[in-house]
Amino acid sequence: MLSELALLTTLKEESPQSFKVRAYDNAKQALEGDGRNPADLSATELTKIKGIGKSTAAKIRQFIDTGSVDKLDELRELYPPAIVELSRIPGMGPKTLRLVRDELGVEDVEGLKAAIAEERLRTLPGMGATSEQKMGKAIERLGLSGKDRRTPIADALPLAERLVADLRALPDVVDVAFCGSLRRFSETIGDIDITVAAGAGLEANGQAVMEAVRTHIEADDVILSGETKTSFLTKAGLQVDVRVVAPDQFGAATMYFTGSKGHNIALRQRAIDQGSLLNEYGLFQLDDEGKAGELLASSTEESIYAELGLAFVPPPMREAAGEVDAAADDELPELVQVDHIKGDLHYHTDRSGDGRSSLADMVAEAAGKGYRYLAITDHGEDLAINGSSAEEMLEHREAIRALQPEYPNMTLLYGCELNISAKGGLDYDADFRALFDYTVASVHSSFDAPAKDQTKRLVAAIADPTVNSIGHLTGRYIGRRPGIEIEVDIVLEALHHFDVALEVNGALQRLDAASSVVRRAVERGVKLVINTDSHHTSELGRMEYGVLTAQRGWAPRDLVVNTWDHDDFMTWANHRR
Ligand code: DGT
Ligand code: CA
Ligand code: CA
Ligand code: ZN
Repeated sequence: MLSELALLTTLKEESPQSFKVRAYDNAKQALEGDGRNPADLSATELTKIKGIGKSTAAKIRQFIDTGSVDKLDELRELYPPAIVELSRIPGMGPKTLRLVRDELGVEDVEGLKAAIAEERLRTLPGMGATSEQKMGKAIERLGLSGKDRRTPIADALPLAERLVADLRALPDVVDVAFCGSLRRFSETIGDIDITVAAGAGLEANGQAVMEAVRTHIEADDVILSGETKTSFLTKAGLQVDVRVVAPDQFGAATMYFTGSKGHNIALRQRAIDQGSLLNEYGLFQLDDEGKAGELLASSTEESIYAELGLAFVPPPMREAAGEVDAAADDELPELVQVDHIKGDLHYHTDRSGDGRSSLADMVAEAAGKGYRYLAITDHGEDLAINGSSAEEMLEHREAIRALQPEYPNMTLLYGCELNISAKGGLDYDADFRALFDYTVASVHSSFDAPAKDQTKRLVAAIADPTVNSIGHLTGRYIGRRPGIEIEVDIVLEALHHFDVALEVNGALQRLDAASSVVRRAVERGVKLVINTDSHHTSELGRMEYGVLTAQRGWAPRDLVVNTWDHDDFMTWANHRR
């Protein structure tokens, strides 16, 4: 709610620095920092939190009490979802957005594409042929268009999780799962699919659950409503398909609606080859007339895979990319799992300008996860505003060393997130960098250079002996910023050659390196590291998202360096130093 207020107010005030926008941003950070559940706090108590003003406190209370905020509704009228989508295109600042609406009558991405095709965008003040072409390219790369409009997973997952929790709480509901591309952990989502297993009460009347869903989500319209399936459109324009099934068909239904379509087709073909039939109700023996006969399995996915003679295929791998053959030959990789992770190796404190929890709190939180090692990697000096000078870093090292005795079971590494400059240079000098116990090097600037230059830049950083890993490979924000273009195979070859690990960053907006790149890295034997890039104690749970992304890339446990035992990991981390 507060992020949306901040975003829409930025559009209205035409400045992210406006007083109101900062008030919302500060309130959001203050609430996170406070840690208490805002629903338990009165408006007066909210106002007492440093960083929350009276008018923002009133809005938070109104949102908790009524589920909506007048100011937000008003802004949503002015900036409907299609306009917000336009505002996400790189180069489309609030001022340009106002101009394209007022001067060109553009109200959505399709309209903007038409204006670009007709070379009308370049006629606006401050625009030209180059910026027009650049924006056209950005739209193409973001895939923000027409019927293949997709929602970034960072927007869809929280909504789906809320919905699943709400549905679970209903009487007669036995089980609930989200399925589809979201369960497979695709980075963008066409629509949300939810399967509900309901007891006799609801099974008799699927309508009841549908009514309940409708009152529980921010639904605008019911597009389609049947006995057992209802489709909603949320206010943000995202479709949600909810299906109700009997509990003994829950496995077959979740399997079918998880897909992918290609995976389902391969499974069905396998069933046919075995003289059986697989559909959303179960796996059946085919009778003499070719019809569904005796039920072989339906209540769990595990039982259906087993009955088909297949090893269980984890949802992130169900993309028709060789997994059914591998499952038949019992050759699925031993995939990395969340509980294999023994340390986080990209981790900030409030030493970084954008870090929001103290060193002591961040370390305590990691210890709570049972980690054996932890690299504190605050930003290097070259990052504007957020970076630390050499002197500040040395003080930080003392603070880290001073904390170590309190954590006999977890090795604290004095680390750094180094910035890779446009030419491939790194922060500080080589001697100073050699003092770090561990580093992650990342791109935070010059996103527009051609692929050749970006590749050279990354290879230069990888070749540097003070670099242990490359963070968020392309710097993308899914659906919002495309990230740098690179020659992937050359970069992977360099990582392999210099034995530098490729990060899978678990921040939902990033999920970078992408699973397709992870798969290629795995094939080459490039080492991986899965990190949260936490800037606050509330962000450690992102490890799961990194792991799911790695699983989509078929990453086996033993290639992921932060699953290794303490001594093996430390030997590797030190081998270039
Ligand atoms: P999305 O929504 O575009 O991100 O991708 P999905 O995979 O969630 O696709 P969706 O929502 O159209 O359908 C959900 C699942 O239902 C899909 O993954 C597999 C299954 N499914 C849908 N249509 C078909 C079909 O025509 N044949 C088969 N075998 N399965 C289907
Ligand atoms: Ca879907
Ligand atoms: Ca669907
Ligand atoms: Zn970072």
